[in-house]
Amino acid sequence: MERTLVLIKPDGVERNLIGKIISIFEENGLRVVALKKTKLTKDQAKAFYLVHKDRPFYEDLTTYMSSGPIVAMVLEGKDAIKRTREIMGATDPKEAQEGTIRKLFGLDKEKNTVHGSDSPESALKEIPFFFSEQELIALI
Ligand code: IDP
Ligand code: MG
Repeated sequence: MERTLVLIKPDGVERNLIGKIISIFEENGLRVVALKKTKLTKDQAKAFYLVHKDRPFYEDLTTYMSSGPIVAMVLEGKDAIKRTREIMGATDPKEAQEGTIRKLFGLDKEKNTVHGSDSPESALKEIPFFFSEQELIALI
């Protein structure tokens, strides 16, 4: 069993897609361990995406990610990190495979509707960014 952090980005929440997106993960055998709706400040968004601080899209991305409410969740399942990334599809919705969340709902390379941790190391940092130990204990 493995855990990963997933975010429904502001464009997904704004378009009322929370339920549809969670359903897709559940139908693929992943289980919601923890869940919250929240809104990042610009500084929080910058901290969350710190690995991208030198990329040209960092400023726009962090403004966008703090522009409206998001939903954060911890998903659990076998190979949850890899499977979540497959279910989400490629970063650019234009390049994402048919049936993936980004292909179905993504607007552009930035407003691509969902985030998922890209490695066990990332998941280990990203889960505590949103959830306390208390929120993660014995929930399933
Ligand atoms: P990922 O979300 O598929 O792991 P990353 O390369 O880690 O993609 O980029 C993080 C986020 O930054 C993307 O999900 C997307 O919102 C945004 N992003 C990535 N590349 C670009 C770009 O070239 N232009 C605008 N936004 C981008
Ligand atoms: Mg990434």
